[in-house]
Amino acid sequence: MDRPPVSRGFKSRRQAPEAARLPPGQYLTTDFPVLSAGPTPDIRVADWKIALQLGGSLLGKWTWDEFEALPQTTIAVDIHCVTKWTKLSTVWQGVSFDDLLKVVGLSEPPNAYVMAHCDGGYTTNLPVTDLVAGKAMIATRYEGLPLAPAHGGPARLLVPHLYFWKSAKWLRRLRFMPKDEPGFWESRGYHNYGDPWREQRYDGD
Ligand SMILES: Nc1nc2c(c(=O)[nH]1)N[C@H]1C(S)=C(S)[C@@H](COP(=O)(O)O)O[C@H]1N2
Ligand SMILES: [Mo]
Repeated sequence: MDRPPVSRGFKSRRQAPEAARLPPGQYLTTDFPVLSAGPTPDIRVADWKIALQLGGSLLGKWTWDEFEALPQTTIAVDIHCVTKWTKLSTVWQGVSFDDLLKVVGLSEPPNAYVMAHCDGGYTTNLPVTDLVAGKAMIATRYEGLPLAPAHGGPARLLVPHLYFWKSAKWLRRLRFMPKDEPGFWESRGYHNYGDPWREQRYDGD
């Protein structure tokens, strides 16, 4: 990253003050907690593949080397976990959802919803409008280094404007679907959408 170094006590003029970047009910953390519903899978990139599906049919499939050769995007974003920690200015690199659509030749998404499927069976559902226009990526690097297994390596979904449970770790498959369906946490009492700024933590919030 070629961001200029920022010395302690110096307030950047480009960004809102930290307090204004904290959604309601959240606190700031500088470490990076790990939250997983199950064990961290041991994934070798040699065996890894990722797929984009429309219902039962395959729109695209990539090996690790093929995926690494796709256009790369780097973003710095704040992330918000429903367990109330917020981490500011995290830097991620990967393939944007927009670029993924482009490389399979889609000028617009074929369905209104997407289910993310992961190693281990975790799923999470998203409206496609929350994935396009630079809002989401499949991240393979964090702070310039390969994504650690505990944080979803080799590749995770990153949808930073929603609570972090929507950012599916160990991503294997994105499946377009015509009708919304709840994922793992969404069918266990968590909010279907999960906007941290509207504090949509649980079903009914
Ligand atoms: N596959 C998978 N993805 C997942 C989870 C999980 O249990 N399995 N947990 C989610 C939750 S609840 C959160 S808060 C974030 C945590 O990401 P981190 O461990 O990198 O902080 O991952 C999300 N993605
Ligand atoms: Mo979470």
